[in-house]
Amino acid sequence: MLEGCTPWPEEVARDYLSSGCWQAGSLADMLEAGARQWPERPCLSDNSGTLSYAELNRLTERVAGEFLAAGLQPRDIVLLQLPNIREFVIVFFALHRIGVVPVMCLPAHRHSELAYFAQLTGARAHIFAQGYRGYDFLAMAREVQAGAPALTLLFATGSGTAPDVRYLAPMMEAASAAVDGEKPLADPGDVAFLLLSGGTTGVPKLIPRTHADYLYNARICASVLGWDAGTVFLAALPAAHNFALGAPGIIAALAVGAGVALCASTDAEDVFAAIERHRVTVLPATPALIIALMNSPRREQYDLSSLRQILVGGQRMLPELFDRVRGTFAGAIPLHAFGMAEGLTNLTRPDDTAAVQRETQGRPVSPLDEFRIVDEAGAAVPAGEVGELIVRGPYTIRGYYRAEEHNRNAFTADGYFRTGDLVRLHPTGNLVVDGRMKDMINRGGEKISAEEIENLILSHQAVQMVAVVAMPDPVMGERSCAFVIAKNGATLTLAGLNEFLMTKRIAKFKLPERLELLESFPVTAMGKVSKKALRERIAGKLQSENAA
Ligand code: J2J
Repeated sequence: MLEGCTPWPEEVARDYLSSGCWQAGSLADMLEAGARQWPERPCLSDNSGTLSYAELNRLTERVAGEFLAAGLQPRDIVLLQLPNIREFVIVFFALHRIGVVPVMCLPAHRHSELAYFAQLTGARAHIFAQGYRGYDFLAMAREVQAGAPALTLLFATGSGTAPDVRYLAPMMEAASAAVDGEKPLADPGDVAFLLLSGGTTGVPKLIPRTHADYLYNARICASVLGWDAGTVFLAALPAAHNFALGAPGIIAALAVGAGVALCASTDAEDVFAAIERHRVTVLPATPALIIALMNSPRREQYDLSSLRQILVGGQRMLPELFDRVRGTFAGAIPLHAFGMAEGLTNLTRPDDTAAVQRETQGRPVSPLDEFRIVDEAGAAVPAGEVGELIVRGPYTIRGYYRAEEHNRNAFTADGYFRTGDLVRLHPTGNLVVDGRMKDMINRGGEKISAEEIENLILSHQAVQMVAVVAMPDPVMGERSCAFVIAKNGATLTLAGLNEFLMTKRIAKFKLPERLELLESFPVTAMGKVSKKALRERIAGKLQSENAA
C-alpha cells in the first residue's frame, strides 16, 4: 500500500477477497471492461456532447500515455482540481491507468489548501481548469508550485502557449503510444486516490481509498439502487466529492454501463437544462440544492419527467422536505444517502416502505459493514437510544493518510472508524441521524472545520478568543457564526474579519457569515468553552430577529 496509509489486517483482507467483494482490477480496468462490453453505449455527456464507452476509454489511454511521456510515474501523487467537465473523468481514469494517485481537490480550494496538500503528499503535478469561473488558476498554480519543490508539472484544460504548462486539449488529440504494452495497475489493495475529509481538525485530513474498496462501494450502491444501462446519472454536485464520485456516483453508474451527465454548475436552470437534455433518471443532491431547485420559478419550463430517483445526502433531509420533494417531482422517489468520504454508505432502498423512506437515513449498503452505536465509554447503547456511530468494513478506511497521531483517536483499537455522528436505530434496523459530536459546520453539505477557521481568526490582531459554531439556516441547514472576544479596546466587523481571512487565501465557503462580539464565553462544568451554549444563543437570537 502507498506509504502513510493503514492497510486492513491481513486476515480481514483475505476474507474480503475470498468473499468476492474485493476483486482484482483497477478503476481503469473497469472502464476498459465497459468499453469492451458495450463500446457504443453513451457513457459521458456534458455541454459539448456525448462520448461512448469506447471513446472515453480511448481518450483516457491517450492522456495516460501523455502523462507518462511528461514524466509521471506509478505511485506519484498529483493535485486534481477540475470542475464537472469531461476532462475530470478522462484525467481521473488516465491517472488510474498508470497508477498515479490524485488528491481530489475542489475547484473552490485556494493557495492555502493546495499548498498544504502539496507539502503533505509531495505532489508532482497540479491539474486545473484554466479560467474556470473567471479565476486565474494558472497564477495560483504557479505560486503553489514555487513553495513545493516536487511539484514540477502543471496541466491545464484547453490549449495555450505557456512554456511551463502542458495542455489537455492537444493531449487528448495526440495518438500517443506511450502506454501501449504498459499493463494497467491491478493490485486491488493499492490506493487509487485521496479524498478530502469533512474535517474537524486544524488541517484537512486525506482519505486513501483503494481500487478494490471503492469499486466494491460503488458497485454495491448501484446494485442496491437497481441501476442499469437505462440509468442516466447527473453529477451537478462537485465530482471530487465522494457522493457524486462514487457513493453512489459516477463510478457506480459506469460500473453498470449506465450514462453519466456532468453539469458544471448548481444553478437551478443549468441543472434543469441538463436533466431535460440528457433525460436524467438519477439526481444526487444536498438538501440545499433540492430546496433551490424546488424554489426556482423556472422549473415548470423544463421537462423533468425522466427523473426516477432523487438521492438526498450530505445533510439530513427532514421528513417535511421529503414530502415536498415527493410532491414536486412526480415519478421520482426521494431517497436518503447518508455517507462519508471515509467509507460507509447508508441508503434508503427503492422498495422500502414510504414511512422508512421518509423517516430514516437508510442502512449500510453492504452486509459486510459492521456498525455499532456506542456511548462515550465505547459501550453499546440500548437499542433505539442515541449514540455515536462507529463502523468498519470492506470499504471503510482504517486510517487517514500520514496522520498516525490523529488516527489513534479517530479509530478504535479494533479498527472501527468513529464517525462523530449521533444516530439511533429505527425499529426496522435503519439508522436515524440525530446530531453529531464533531466540531464542524455543515454548510449545505460542504463541511467546514471549526478549528481550522478558529486558528486563522486567532491570528487577527483584534482577536483575543474565538469560537466558530453552526447557526441554523432554512436553506443551507447551517451557516457558520464566529463568536469573538476582542482584545481590550479593539473592534471588529464581519466585513473586516472576512477581508482578513481572504488574505489567508482559503476556499470562500469557509468564511463565517456572522460575527458576534462577546465580553466572555459561556463555559462547561469542565471549564471549556461551551459551544452548545453558543449554538443555542445564536439560534435563539436568530429566532427573535426573524419574529421581529
Ligand atoms: C445527515 N448527515 C449526513 C445525511 C452526510 C453520500 C452522501 C453524503 C456524503 C457526505 C457521502 C448525511 N444525513 N443524509 O460521502 O457517499 C454528514 C455526516 C457525515 C458527513 C460526511 C456520500 N450525509 N452527512 O456528505 O464526507 O455528518 O460525505 O459523517 O462530505 O456528512 O461528509 P462527507
